[in-house]
Amino acid sequence: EIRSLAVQARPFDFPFDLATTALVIIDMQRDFIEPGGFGASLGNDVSLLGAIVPACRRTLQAWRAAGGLVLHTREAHRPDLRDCPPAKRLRGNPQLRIGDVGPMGRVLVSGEPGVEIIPALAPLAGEIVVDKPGKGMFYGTPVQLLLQQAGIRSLVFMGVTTEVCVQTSMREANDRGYDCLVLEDCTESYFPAFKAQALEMVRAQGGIVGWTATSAQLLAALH
Ligand code: C5J
Repeated sequence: EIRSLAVQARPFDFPFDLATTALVIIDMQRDFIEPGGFGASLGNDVSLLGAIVPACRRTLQAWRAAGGLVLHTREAHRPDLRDCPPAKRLRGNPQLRIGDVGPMGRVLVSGEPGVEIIPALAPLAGEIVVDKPGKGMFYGTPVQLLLQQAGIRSLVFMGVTTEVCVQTSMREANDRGYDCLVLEDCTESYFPAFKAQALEMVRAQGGIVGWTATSAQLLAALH
């Protein structure tokens, strides 16, 4: 069903058709949101990120009820770590490196408990789940093919963290011709100032990377 909708957004309205728009949920996995995972191993206070879960869940449920396509991503590597460049694994001085065994299994390794999407946002059968080795969702993944096959032209983003995997994925998508909207209350950073600045960067210069809106503004457009 083609329905021309518009979200009241910044820097101006975001037009979309439900049939050609996917809800993209970036890396809402235990490794970033719960203690004992990758986020915590880098020294971050992970409690900040849990605050967006209720808004993400409401939005996901409304999107599902409207019949929209859902794509979940997870930052995750092969168990043999052949898709994890040493530059990523060895940088800095974390308590646990990618591939090390932590409280939630091997850090950022596909199939381990830490890589599971948090229960509140667990994928339903038929929703797309993609493990990505990088920060951006197109790099080293079949995401472009999957979106093309589904006829998708616009993307609505939620997830973590705003200035790392969300913004990288949005920039990759924007360069590939997708119209991108990020939901302000459904994304979070370990650094609130970075979130605010990343959202400003997206919508500056006439929406140079895309649009921003609240989840309430999206839900209003869906009704
Ligand atoms: C990070 C992500 N922050 N999902 N990953 O390393 O944003």
